Amino acid sequence: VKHPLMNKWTLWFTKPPTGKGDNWNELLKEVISFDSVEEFWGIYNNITPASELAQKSDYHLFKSGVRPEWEDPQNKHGGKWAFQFKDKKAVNIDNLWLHVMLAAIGETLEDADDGEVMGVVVNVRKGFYRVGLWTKSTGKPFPGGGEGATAGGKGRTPEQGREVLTRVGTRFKEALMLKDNDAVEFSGHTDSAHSGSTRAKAKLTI
Ligand code: M7G
Repeated sequence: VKHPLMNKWTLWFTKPPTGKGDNWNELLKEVISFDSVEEFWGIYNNITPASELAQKSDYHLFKSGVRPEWEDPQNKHGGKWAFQFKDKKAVNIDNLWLHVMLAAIGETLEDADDGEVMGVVVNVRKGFYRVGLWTKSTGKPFPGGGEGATAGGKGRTPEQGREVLTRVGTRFKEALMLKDNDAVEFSGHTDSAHSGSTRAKAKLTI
């Protein structure tokens, strides 16, 4: 018996750069897609745990049809909630990443018609693990979207857009089992892509 998931999901892996000249495109690899609980466990039990990945590796678990990239049409007006675990030895990253993946595929990170969750990511870095949740919108109107149109494409006002993002961020924070005073931060992908910019960023924080 297979227990179907609401959505089909694709696991991606970013391998660490081997040397100079590697670009993002060559490092990002599609691993496998699944749409049942049983397939998820079969895959999970056979891949390297996040804690054993080399520095500069990432896992990305995204809805099938969405590439885990800013440039994807479904991400280009979006952003992410993220938290960095700076004490790598103190945190059970495998447990947290599993929890976050289960929340994503079990659809507990958003309400059925929110349409915000694109995927979840774990970044393995020298000084930290970062876990992120990518959303379709930023709560701000998108360029050319017309008055009142937010990037979710749901005709939300900016206030409603922020409300949905806040709900999703709050559930993500719960999935990560963080304390109240740990701050999960939201940033738009456009801001990430131009992080050298001096433009002021009004940050959402939970
Ligand atoms: P990161 O993994 O988000 O953060 O981005 P880090 O600085 O903690 O490692 C690292 C680098 O990977 C970026 O500066 C980009 O060069 C590249 N990169 C990451 N992402 C998510 C993308 C993406 O979506 N598109 C492109 N083109 N490059 C990306």
